[in-house]
Amino acid sequence: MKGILTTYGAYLPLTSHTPTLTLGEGDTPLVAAPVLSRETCADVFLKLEGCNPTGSFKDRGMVVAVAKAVEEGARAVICASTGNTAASAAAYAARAGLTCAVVIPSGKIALGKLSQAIIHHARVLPIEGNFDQALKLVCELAEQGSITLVNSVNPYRIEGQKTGAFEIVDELGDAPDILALPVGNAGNITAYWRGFGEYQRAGKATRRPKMFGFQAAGAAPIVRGAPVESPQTVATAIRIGNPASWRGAVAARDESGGLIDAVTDDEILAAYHFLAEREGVFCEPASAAGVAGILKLARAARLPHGARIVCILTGNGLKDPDNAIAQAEMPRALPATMEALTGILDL
Ligand code: AN7
Repeated sequence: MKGILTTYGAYLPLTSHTPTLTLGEGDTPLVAAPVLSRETCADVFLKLEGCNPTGSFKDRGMVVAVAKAVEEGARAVICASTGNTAASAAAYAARAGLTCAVVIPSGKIALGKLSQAIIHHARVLPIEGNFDQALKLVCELAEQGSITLVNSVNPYRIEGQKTGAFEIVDELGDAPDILALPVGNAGNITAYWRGFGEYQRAGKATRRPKMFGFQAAGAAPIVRGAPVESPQTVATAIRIGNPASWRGAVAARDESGGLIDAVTDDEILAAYHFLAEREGVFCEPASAAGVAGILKLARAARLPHGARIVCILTGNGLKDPDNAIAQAEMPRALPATMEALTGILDL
């Protein structure tokens, strides 16, 4: 794998001094979703961003942010995170030989993500507060100048994340009708919109998609039009009440003629199970928000028939094993005999 700095360098703010950092990010699968297509009377594809090196879409932006940090002589990077940004920052910092610190909401990080930050030897700093408080703190810390901020307020993050849009156009031959994705801190929707615009201007696409963003109902500041003081959702990745790229998300929605809507935790979990059981795709709960959104719109007859839709599945299901087994009863161990198995299996 070449990585996005090599593949899409012409579209990125690189110089001759930018190191060609890569862990093999990008070039993720775009797979058809036949059952979901039938269910929504549309032509739906899933972009499996969980196939990135650290298991989420964050690697696209992080590789650019960390490469630029190295170029600019940084020794350490820091971020606030609901988990995936921390995992990605920790891995790319390890790769680049930088120190990494991550500030996370205590007790609200999925286990897989926490394990990544720890194993890559980041300084893990849990706070008694939520993501929004963590982000405010790291922004203030970074202003003091000795450590580079790698949250998406760092413009290099959005630059790298836009490459997801390039890959979709490269594969489908043009932009889809609709791009559906979860919205948390709103960097990804901002980045995709920029990517589709740049590719159209470069003559690689004839059009841009409508952007359909979905927030969790308990953490839906953009839908409500006001910050949410104490955001709550089972989808901890998008448990964010005051997104940094709020304006970018609203611009993407309005300029594309799209929408930003809310989906409940029940709708998110239903889509999460649907993808796993019917399409064979295991994503984390937050990633299912986009699919929950299009299922909801289809049921309300608000989805155009036959539309080509790409859903961004932002993170791998293995990030959050607790959630996968939370509602299930763990099967009990059986005697190691044929009788025990055939007695249970009703085949
Ligand atoms: C799986 O890791 O904000 O709207 O600190 O992990 O670009 O924020 C994660 C966000 C969607 C939302 N899906 O994307 C973090 C963090 C998954 C995520 C989002 C996140 P943005």
